[in-house]
Amino acid sequence: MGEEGVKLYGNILSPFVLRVEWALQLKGIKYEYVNEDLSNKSPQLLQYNPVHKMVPVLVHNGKPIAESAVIVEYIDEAWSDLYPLLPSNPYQKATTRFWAKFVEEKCLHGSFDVLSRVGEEQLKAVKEMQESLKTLEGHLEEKKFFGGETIGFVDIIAGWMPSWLGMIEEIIGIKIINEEDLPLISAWIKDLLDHNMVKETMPPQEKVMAHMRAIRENVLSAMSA
Ligand SMILES: N[C@@H](CCC(=O)N[C@@H](CS)C(=O)NCC(=O)O)C(=O)O
Repeated sequence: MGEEGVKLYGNILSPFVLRVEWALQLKGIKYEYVNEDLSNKSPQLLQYNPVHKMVPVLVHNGKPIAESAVIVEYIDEAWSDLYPLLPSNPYQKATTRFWAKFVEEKCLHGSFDVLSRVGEEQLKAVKEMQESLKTLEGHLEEKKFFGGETIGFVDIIAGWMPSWLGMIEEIIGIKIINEEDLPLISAWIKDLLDHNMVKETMPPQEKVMAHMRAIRENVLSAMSA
């Protein structure tokens, strides 16, 4: 399939948008990036994603696709001849989707709990997060990436972790990932952060950090209101 008319509506601070950028970059697909001001969304974004009104949205030959994991799967199928992101074997593909869903439901939501809670509740959320990471580590086995020797679908879905978790640790002042307890996840984080494509696409960390601090402050002030 051609690359004609590939447009990504995104925002530099969004870990969901980063997933789509990684999929496009790994496949070497050229695209136009449209940066959305999320406090003043463009009519195009509202038209392309009327249900959630969120980024990312990928527009391919005029047709919009929303939801980051759905978009990454679409990219993999539409450009199936380039750098495969999901395995072609049905069982392996189902297993890959299972772990991607685990990352979304347990690790991503768990990290939000860690960021937005305080005291005992926060310590409980940290413990649950560590347990989820330990379970995820079991799936990493001895591989470099979840995709094997190369970055695959689960790595893309979990791609927010290496830098976002480190920032959450700094904001709350609690270590979540200890190398002794999570040696494989720790090595995966290093390998991912060492990957050229990852380095080139990483958003400015100080801006992401300020954004995450603001999320925490908003949640905490809403709780105390
Ligand atoms: N489940 C969505 C989540 C996307 C999402 O949360 N996008 C945020 C930016 S990080 C957004 O557009 N927020 C705007 C809003 O909520 O109004 C996905 O995976 O694409």
